[in-house]
Amino acid sequence: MAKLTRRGLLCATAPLAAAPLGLAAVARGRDVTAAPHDHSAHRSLATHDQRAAMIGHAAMIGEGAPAVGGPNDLDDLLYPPPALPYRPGRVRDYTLVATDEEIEIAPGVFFPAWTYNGTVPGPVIRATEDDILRVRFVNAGVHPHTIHFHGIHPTDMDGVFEIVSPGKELTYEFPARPAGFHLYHCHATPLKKHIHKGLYGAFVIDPKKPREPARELVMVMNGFDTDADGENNFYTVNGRTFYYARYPIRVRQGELVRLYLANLTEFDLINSFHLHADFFRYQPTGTGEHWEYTDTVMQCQGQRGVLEMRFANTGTFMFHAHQSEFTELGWMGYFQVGED
Ligand SMILES: [Cu+2]
Repeated sequence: MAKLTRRGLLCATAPLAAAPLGLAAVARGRDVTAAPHDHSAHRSLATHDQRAAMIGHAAMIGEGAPAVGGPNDLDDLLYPPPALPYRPGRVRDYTLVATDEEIEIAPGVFFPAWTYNGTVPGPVIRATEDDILRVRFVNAGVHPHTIHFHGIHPTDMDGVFEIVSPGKELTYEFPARPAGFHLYHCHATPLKKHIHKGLYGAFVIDPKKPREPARELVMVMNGFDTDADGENNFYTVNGRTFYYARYPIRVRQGELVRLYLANLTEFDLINSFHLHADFFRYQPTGTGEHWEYTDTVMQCQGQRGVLEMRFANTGTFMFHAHQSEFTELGWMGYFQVGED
């Protein structure tokens, strides 16, 4: 019994470019993995024409994009809660519940996830610098978990030693700092597994001096190893393949768009974001005075940053990982830029 490798999957999906449900049938894996391993079959699928067909695959838009769900399903992950002006002593309360869920990441492709609040990534947590962040964590899963926040906090709030057993809970409480764009994730061992299974999310700390008003978006880049071979079979932002190709993100020409981008992809060392037909400025970790002006940025696991852009032109503009393989396996979308 041999597993379908990521490379094999790429080859196998090529002829299915025009048939998204076919992709699902292959990617689901169980039937495929039960078949005798046949290297010649993999090779024969990787013809030049079939590789070329995948390029068309990457350019699909709207109904043709194999994405799960309706147009507003991911709104809570894409659009963060609003920034609040600094007010001394304010408490920001959140509740995160760890659950075990089968989530559908591509049409017909289910992943046995461990989640915070039922989604991968988990909810966007937001506070203003020096707010008291109070996160009640309930473990309703069957494995021990924690929440480890990036940022500055006391040792017993670090989510490393205070393991929360199934059925138990723990409240994390500390002042939110420093201002920037951070993340949170489970830190139980084996760490690689607890992160890859889906226990992570975005964590925005707004500076006391507010940022300029903008249309704000959050994207968490991730991958899913659906056949448990230690390699990702699908890549997404916010948890569903090709979702923003199916439902392009609407923005206005010239308005300030601020994108909080984080990389929680396990197994692959690097992920990246490339914007077509325009440039953005990029602030690593969402803090400090250093901004880079570019159209492509890469992030290692756990890295994150803030992108700011104003589209010069109206139209439909692709964004995607600049690792082409990630693009073809789900990490691709569009901005739909209108005049109003
Ligand atoms: Cu965990």
